[in-house]
Amino acid sequence: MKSASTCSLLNRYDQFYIFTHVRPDGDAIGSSLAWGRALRLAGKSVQIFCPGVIPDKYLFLPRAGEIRDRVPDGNGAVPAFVLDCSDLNRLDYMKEKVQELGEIVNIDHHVTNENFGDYNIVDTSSSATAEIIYDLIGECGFKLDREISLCLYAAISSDTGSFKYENTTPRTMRIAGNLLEYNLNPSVVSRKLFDEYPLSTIMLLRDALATLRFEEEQKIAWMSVTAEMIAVNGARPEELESFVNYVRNIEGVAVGILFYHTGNGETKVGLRSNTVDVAAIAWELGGGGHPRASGCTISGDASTVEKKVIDLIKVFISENGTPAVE
Ligand SMILES: [Mn+2]
Repeated sequence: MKSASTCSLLNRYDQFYIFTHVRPDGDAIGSSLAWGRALRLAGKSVQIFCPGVIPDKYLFLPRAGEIRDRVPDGNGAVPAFVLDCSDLNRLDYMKEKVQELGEIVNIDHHVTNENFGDYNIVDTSSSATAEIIYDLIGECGFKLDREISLCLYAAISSDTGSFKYENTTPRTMRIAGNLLEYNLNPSVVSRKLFDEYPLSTIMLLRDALATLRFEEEQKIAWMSVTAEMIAVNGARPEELESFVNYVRNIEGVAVGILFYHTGNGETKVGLRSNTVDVAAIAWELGGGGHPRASGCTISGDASTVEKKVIDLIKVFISENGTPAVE
């Protein structure tokens, strides 16, 4: 890591900006808040920026409500820490502002990171940017306190799916253990990040589950959500995010599908599997993604689109089989 030069940069300035990515997740928000708090405790003036809205579920983190969605004009040379961003396009409408500011410190853990900073602290073995921030706080001689620990713990918890994903390492658990020493309640963090939903989401899920259908001896399962169902329940399209997992996680299902008929002649198709390469399926439909999670957008009549996708998956499964779960 090149954190020594970053620590010396900290001595040269009194004011810093912290930026994180559009559609922020728990790591983006938690890492930014923790680093901001550490710098402030060291006597620095700090402002944190994110292009767009901070989702409600992260507002339990101290000072999450103070993250700003506009960068003021006339800044002069203020060094910018850019956290959890693989490239500057992740800063959306703030990208040009950041490039005008001054020196950029890029702190990230994505394998696709483009090393866009004047300083780059990129560690792809870290489960979360928060692990890197934890180290940096120690290396710069800054203090941890309960507020910082809560933000870092939530950030790591978020990026590891509550310590469930493959990126969870012994080091991740050691850091989490040290953070828990600050009298944190892991149950509250897990409930806020993973278990608690707005009522609108659950009512929409009820309607979505009522559409659950199967094909091919239950190897293919799907749900269909319309824009009208979202409106009736006072929900937003973002609330559909986890729905396709319910379909994918049914025992014996090889491919789970969520159709979201947007109402403007397009259907957004989410594909999930524990065994089948759904990226290959999405690619044939003009989309893309990861082998176990992919998607595409298809124009046309709702039932025609559904039949097209399901027929393609039937052919794919008959040609490639459905491997057993490892
Ligand atoms: Mn992250």
